[in-house]
Amino acid sequence: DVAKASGPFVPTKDDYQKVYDEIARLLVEKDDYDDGSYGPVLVRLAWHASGTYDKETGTGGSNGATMRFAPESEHGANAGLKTARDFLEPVKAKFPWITYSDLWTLAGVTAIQELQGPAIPWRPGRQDRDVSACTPDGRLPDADKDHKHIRGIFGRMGFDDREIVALIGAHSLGRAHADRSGYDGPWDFSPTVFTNEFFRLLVEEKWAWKKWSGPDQYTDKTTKTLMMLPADLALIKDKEFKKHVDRYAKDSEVFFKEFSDAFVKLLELGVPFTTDERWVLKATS
Ligand code: CCH
Repeated sequence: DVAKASGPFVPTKDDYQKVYDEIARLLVEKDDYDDGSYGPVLVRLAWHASGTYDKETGTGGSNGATMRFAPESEHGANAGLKTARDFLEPVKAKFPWITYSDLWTLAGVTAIQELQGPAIPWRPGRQDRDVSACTPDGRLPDADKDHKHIRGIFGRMGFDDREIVALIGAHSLGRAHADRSGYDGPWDFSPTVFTNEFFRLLVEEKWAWKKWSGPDQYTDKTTKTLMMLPADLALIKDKEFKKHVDRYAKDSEVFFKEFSDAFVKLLELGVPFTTDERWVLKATS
């Protein structure tokens, strides 16, 4: 069948597994960064690419990868994410058939699975769009705001309280950087391992205002080495949010399951998929 042999390349699950494996390999190879992994910043890239979604207008979301372009790349919330986009350039060069929008979301999935988090079923189908699809500034949450702001921002994407709390549990990974957001420090003692520690510490530690010249953030009274954002503390100040914090602090399995479901939904907001089938790509260990 000559036509088929010379037709356009249609990648299979195996081809996407190869992309996954290459990202996983680079995560191990390039361990001289932050706490030893680019994984957390890749998760943040996938989230900021997707979290611009507006359910009313159907604009934003991971379809398009418009953060490649200014003005979106210059939005304050996206400071530091060039690091993640640059990390993925060699992967895009090696597998030029994958769209940036599929690559960025797949990288978030890879990072969570490789950092010992839950399996995240994923499917391809996103198309890159041009600069005209850039979203306006202000669609991502502000760290200095309260429960009303968080509920409003995530509600615009279509998430309920349970999903909002689960998603923010990704703060078990990584850290804040003074030269990016102005905030500084990790949320827990194992920033390169996906756990429910963020929730356990939120409820079990005592959090006090950090005394410093930077933006208002909390520090743990015991070691003074951890941090929480005002928006993180909103999760225990609001009764409805706190219910879920308590559940996740107690039960890591429940958190893993509900995080996975919410993260799948996040990465798919606004994407006109042509297939219902999702794959769990194989983790390397
Ligand atoms: Fe986040 N996040 N995030 N976050 N975030 C920051 C870092 C990470 C907020 C603010 C910040 C989610 C929700 C929220 C990650 C994943 C998710 C930083 C520090 C701020 C500020 C940035 C810096 O300085 O580098 C706020 C506010 C909210 C909601 O109200 C959600 C949802 C997710 C994913 C599902 C990850 C991972 C990081 C660490 C990045 C790194 O570079 O280590």
